[in-house]
Amino acid sequence: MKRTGGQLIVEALKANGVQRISCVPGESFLAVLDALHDSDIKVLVCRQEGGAAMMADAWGRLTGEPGICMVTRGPGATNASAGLHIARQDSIPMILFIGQVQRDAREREAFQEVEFRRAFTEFAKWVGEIDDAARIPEFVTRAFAVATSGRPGPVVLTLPEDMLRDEVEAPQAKPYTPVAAHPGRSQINDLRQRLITAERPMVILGGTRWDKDAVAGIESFAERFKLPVGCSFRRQMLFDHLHPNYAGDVGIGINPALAKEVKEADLLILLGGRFSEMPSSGYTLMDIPYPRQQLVHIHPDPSELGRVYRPDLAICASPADFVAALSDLETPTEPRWTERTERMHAAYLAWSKTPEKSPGAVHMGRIMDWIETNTADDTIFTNGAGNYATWLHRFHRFRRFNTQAAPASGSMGYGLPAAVAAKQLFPERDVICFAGDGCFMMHGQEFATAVQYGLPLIALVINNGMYGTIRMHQEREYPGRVSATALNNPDFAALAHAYGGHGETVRVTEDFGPAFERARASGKPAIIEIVLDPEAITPSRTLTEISQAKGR
Ligand SMILES: Cc1ncc(C[n+]2csc(CCOP(=O)(O)OP(=O)(O)O)c2C)c(N)n1
Ligand SMILES: [Mg+2]
Repeated sequence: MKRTGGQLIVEALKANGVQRISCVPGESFLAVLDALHDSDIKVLVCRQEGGAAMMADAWGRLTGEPGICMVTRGPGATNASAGLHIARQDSIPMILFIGQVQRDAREREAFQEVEFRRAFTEFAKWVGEIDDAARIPEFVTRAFAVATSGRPGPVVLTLPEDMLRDEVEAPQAKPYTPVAAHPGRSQINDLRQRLITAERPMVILGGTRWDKDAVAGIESFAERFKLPVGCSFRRQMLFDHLHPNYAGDVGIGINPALAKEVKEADLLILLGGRFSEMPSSGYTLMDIPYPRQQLVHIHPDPSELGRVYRPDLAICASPADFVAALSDLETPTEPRWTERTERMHAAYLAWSKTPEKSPGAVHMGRIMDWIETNTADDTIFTNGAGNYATWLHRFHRFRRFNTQAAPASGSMGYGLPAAVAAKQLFPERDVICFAGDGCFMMHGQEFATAVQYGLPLIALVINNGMYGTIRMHQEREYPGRVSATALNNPDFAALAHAYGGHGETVRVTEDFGPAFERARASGKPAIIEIVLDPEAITPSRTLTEISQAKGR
């Protein structure tokens, strides 16, 4: 039976278990859109490709299976590259399909033509073009395999418009098989030996390819060995923050007490992550290439092992496969470091206590206290980048797996599209997006997508009238010389109403709780603008203090 290229794409997605895609349509892939018309794949039509790609990233992040996004050639795909970059840096499985110019117009710089196999090589794990519709099952199967194996990441497949209309015979698509790599028995023994002789061991969790069982498994391993456990930047959902073994967030603005412990550790077990610039405090916590600490590095991609830090024991396995093997390790007698683990958790608890004072009528610390008391443990928090995110990352106690969608790549604008994606995936859970005024305006138009599909997320827009992070750096480096960081903003509550959502404005701390309750009760997507004094730029220092510190 002959099928069009468009039908074969949809068939291949179905065969691989795809239930939802995000897209901004283009005339370059009408044949796929037409095939989707007859399928039960849910299509979220979005307002800008950057947001659409970030939704696919968030689906990949929260399911472990590739998030799927479809966009058109030049203008669509270049917009989508913002989401590709996040998925690449954050090791998230995702497939971006791009409708491409027809085959006989290639290399003439035809209308909107970009050669993505050249342009997107750094943004994706693999960029392929399907120029023969009969090969669609082959390319799509490979795309799923590449996106999910080793270190996961985004794959780009370009689809010439005329190829999608061709009618061809092709094999029936089959689902992909995820690739697993397990630690060997000798490696687990080696780890055991190192643990027996260590004095100050520590585990740092990061990366992707985790699941609920792996998170439970690492918790019981940490309990049995009394090990302190830190979470890498933006990977806090990997360990219960109120667990007595939790040592804190190894990220931007790390607790100095924790940074010291990481430096002084004699055995670091780095599980899943790369310990890149942000978690390593600008590459200062471990020496390159030979760390002072003994390093056991577990990563699903062999090319990441030894790339920056030379490990003493390198184990090529996904976190899930590694943790499954840990049950073979017998429980030791009382280890030497129990007291250190307790001390590290106490330091975390002290560090994550909201500050007493804050300038202005809104105290973000009290708002965080309210959120901690009044939201369920399975609430999903999303954010982009900006100083506002500190409030979430330092003071929210993440309790469960899959409650966080935040870019380690530090991309502004991610929070709202990620919240749309999260709410679509988990309609029964509260989804709260943290955004700055700058951040929100980058992909705020996807609030229309939330309204269109009835996804009642709650966006907190923390409005200090500026690109606060950059203003903070300016005040530190060039005090008093404000340049290109001040913002005039819309009335965010009115904006929410205009979209058909629920809007609130919070000008004093006490108004937050009732505003949040009304937003939740509205059953609509909601924006709560929190008007924050620009002085409240960090939990500990005001803008003026930062500005005046220069030269002291
Ligand atoms: C897409 C993108 N553009 C620019 C930056 C650089 N940048 C980092 S934080 C920031 C300001 C964020 O402003 P806002 O969202 O208002 O948060 P605030 O810092 O004021 O709390 C900027 C411009 C970035 N990280 N991402
Ligand atoms: Mg701001």
